[in-house]
Amino acid sequence: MALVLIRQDGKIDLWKNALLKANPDLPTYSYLEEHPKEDITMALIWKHPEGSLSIYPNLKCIASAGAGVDYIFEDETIPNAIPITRLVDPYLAGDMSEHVLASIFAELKNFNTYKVQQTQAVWKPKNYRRITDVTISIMGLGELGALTAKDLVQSGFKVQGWSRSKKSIAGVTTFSGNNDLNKFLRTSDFLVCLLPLTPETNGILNTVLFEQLPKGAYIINVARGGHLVDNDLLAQLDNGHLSGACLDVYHQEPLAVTHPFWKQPKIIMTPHYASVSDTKSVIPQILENYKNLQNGKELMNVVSRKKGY
Ligand code: NDP
Ligand code: OXD
Repeated sequence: MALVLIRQDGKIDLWKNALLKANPDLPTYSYLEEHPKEDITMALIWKHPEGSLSIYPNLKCIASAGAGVDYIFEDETIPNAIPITRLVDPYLAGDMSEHVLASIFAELKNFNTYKVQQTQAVWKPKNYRRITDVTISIMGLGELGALTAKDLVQSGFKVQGWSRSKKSIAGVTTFSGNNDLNKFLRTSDFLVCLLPLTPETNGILNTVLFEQLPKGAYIINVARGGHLVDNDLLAQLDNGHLSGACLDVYHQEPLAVTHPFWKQPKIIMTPHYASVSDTKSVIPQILENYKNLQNGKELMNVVSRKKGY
């Protein structure tokens, strides 16, 4: 049995060293080095090159080194019967919640407007809103969405959440399914997307949805670029129906320098860094799953191939 690391973001050595520090006996390889393909039983991957998993005849687990798995399902060459696992981690959820809260507070207190005014040396006070003035709506009440919702409730916000199945979270008004979507949207001052990207949620942030939000609503997309129809957002910002957006994720990453988002002052952009897997925190669950695989035990955090998340 052995583990192969596959990722293209320059972090292979970081992950390899962290794995070996936690278990010096673990046979661990970078996919870029010479390694025995038939020994590999677990692939720990992040945005792998398409087709790179099909060369391992004894692969038994595809482990995403992130919470999202949409990039795995995009690769049509991934072997069918092999379980896919993902990360569920308190820091990943906590960091996301902090990022969303920061985006909301920056907008409530007009930091985004003042940043633009600063570049023009403009002194122009603008009325701010209070926590009690706004309703925050979270699409997706999973590991990240549920914690974010709870933290927002604790900060005093009115909070709503929407998910596929009905949820019960103290202080949060919950909605579920497509029939509830309009009711959920029409009272949303801030709309936060924390859905997984699946065929059902692809392009969900579009004109039809935006038009169901109250005038002046603000969009925060921290899930995946594929959820958003870019031109629909730009049009709704131009016509003033939406007041602004804070985006962390994009169709293409890094975003092309020619993309119109860069020049739209109502958009705040961060480079897909809302919440990042912390090796120290997540490696124990990867090693535990490796051991589970070795002992024929059930794996943790297995993704549903049927649901796509
Ligand atoms: P989970 O799988 O725990 O939760 C997903 C939630 O979305 C669930 O509540 C689920 O409903 C709901 N959902 C899924 N499909 C639908 C649908 N069709 N209609 C309504 N609700 C739906 O995911 P996480 O919270 O762990 O992560 C969410 C996403 O965040 C990840 O997939 C990833 O894309 C993104 N992410 C972004 C990061 C960043 O740095 N920007 C970092 C980490 C993750 P139900 O509970 O009923 O199944
Ligand atoms: C993730 C991410 O899915 O970083 O973990 O986007």
